[in-house]
Amino acid sequence: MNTIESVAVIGLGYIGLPTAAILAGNGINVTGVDVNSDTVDSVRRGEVPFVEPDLASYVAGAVSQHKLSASTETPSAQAYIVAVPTPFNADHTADVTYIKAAARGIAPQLVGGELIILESTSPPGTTQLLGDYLVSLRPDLSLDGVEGKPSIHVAHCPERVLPGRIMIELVTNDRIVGGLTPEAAQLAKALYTVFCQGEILVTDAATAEMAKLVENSYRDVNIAFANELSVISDKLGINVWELIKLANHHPRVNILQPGPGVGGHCIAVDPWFIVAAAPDEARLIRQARETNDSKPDWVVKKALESVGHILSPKIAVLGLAFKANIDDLRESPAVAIVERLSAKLDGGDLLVVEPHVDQLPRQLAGAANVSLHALEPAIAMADMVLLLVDHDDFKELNRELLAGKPLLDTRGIWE
Ligand code: SAJ
Repeated sequence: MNTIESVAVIGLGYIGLPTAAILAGNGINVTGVDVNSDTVDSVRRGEVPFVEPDLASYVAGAVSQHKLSASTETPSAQAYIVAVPTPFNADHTADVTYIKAAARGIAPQLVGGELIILESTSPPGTTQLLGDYLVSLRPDLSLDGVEGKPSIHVAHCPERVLPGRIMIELVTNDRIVGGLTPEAAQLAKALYTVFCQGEILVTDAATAEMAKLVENSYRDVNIAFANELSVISDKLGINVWELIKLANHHPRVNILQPGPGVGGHCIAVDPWFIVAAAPDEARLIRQARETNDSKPDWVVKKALESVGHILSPKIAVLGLAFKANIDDLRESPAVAIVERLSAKLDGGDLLVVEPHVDQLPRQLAGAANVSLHALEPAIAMADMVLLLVDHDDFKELNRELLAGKPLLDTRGIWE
C-alpha cells in the first residue's frame, strides 16, 4: 500500500515530465523541478516543451487540478524521483554530474524517512554512490538506521518506456525496482503501484541498474547484426529487406531492421556503461556499438557515390529525427549524416525535409549548403533522394514523384 502523498520529480525531460504528470493524474501532489526556467514556466502554464503523444493533455489536466506544479527549487516531499540525464564522458564513462546536483538540491530538505528513487539510466554502483553522497551531505542521516540515525530509503527504478509510446508504456510495462535496502525497494514498489499496471519486480540496486543497460545493449547488438547484413548485402548485390523478411519466416529468427545508424540518448549510450565497467569482457557489446556508429559514414559514402557524376548535385534528405514520427534529434544519425555530407559535398546542396521541426538544429544551421524544405518541392528540385527516417509522411508520399531519381532508402520503406 502506498503511503506517499507528495513527490518531487527532479528533471522535467522525456521521462521526468511524463512520470510527474501520471503520478499527479493519480492523485499524488507532485512538484516538477528543473534547472531550465523556460521548462518550468511552460509546465506551470500546463504546456509541454516537446512532442510526445497524449502527454500534453495529462500535463494540462494535472496542472488545472492543482496536482502538478513546477519550480526551479527542490521542495520538501515524502519522495524524490531523480530523472536527470547521464551522458557519457569522452572515455565513455558515465557523467554523474547531474545526479550529484540533484542530490545537493534534495539533501537540505531531508528529515529522515524519505524515499529517493534514481530513474536515470546509470552504471552499476550509481545508486549506492547517490545514497553515500546524500549521507555525506547529511551526516545526521543514514541509509540503514545505524547508530540510531534516521534513515533515508534509496532505490533505483530504471525507466523502460519507448519514446512515442511513453504514456501507454508507463502504465503497461513491467518495472524493475532495486533497493539499497529491502525496505527501500518495497517503498518504491508501493509508489509505482499507484500508476503501473505491469508487474513490479524487486531486486537489489546494482542488478536493477545492470538490467536496464542489458536491455538496451541487447537491442543494440541485434540492430548491429541487421546493419552489418545491410552492408554485406550491398556488397553482394542482394536486397537486404527481402533477405531479412525471408529469414524471419523461420520460427526462431527475428532480425531487426537496418537503418542509417542508431540514435537517441539510450541505445547509443547505455552499452558504453557496460563496456566501461568490464572493458576486457564486453567485446561483443563494444563491437556492436562500433558497427552501429560506423553506419552513418557508410551512408555518406554511398550518397556521394550516387551523385559523383553530377556537377553541383542537389540531394533531398528526408528526415533528421533519430527515429520515425518524433521530433527528437538527439544523437540522431541523420543529423550526423547531413553534417558530414555537407562538409564533403563539393558545390552541391542538401535540401533537408523534417516535418517535425521548423528550424535546422544548431549543428546544421551555419552550413551554407544545407536548407530546410517542404517534402514535395525538395523532391522536385533534387537530383537524388536520400531517405534517413521512416516518418509516416514519407511512407505516404506519391511514389510517382520519385520517378527517375536515384534513391538511397536507408530504412527500406520504398522497397
Ligand atoms: N533502430 C534501428 N532498427 C531497428 C530498431 C531501431 O535502426 O530495428 C534504431 C532507431 O531508428 C533509433 C535507434 O535504433 O535510431 C533506437 O530506437 P529504438 O526505438 O530501438 O529505441 P529508443 O532509443 O527510442 O528506446 C529504447 C527502448 N529500449 C528497448 O527497446 C530495449 C526503450 O524501451 C527504453 O526505455 C529507451 O531506449 C530508454 O530510455 O532507455
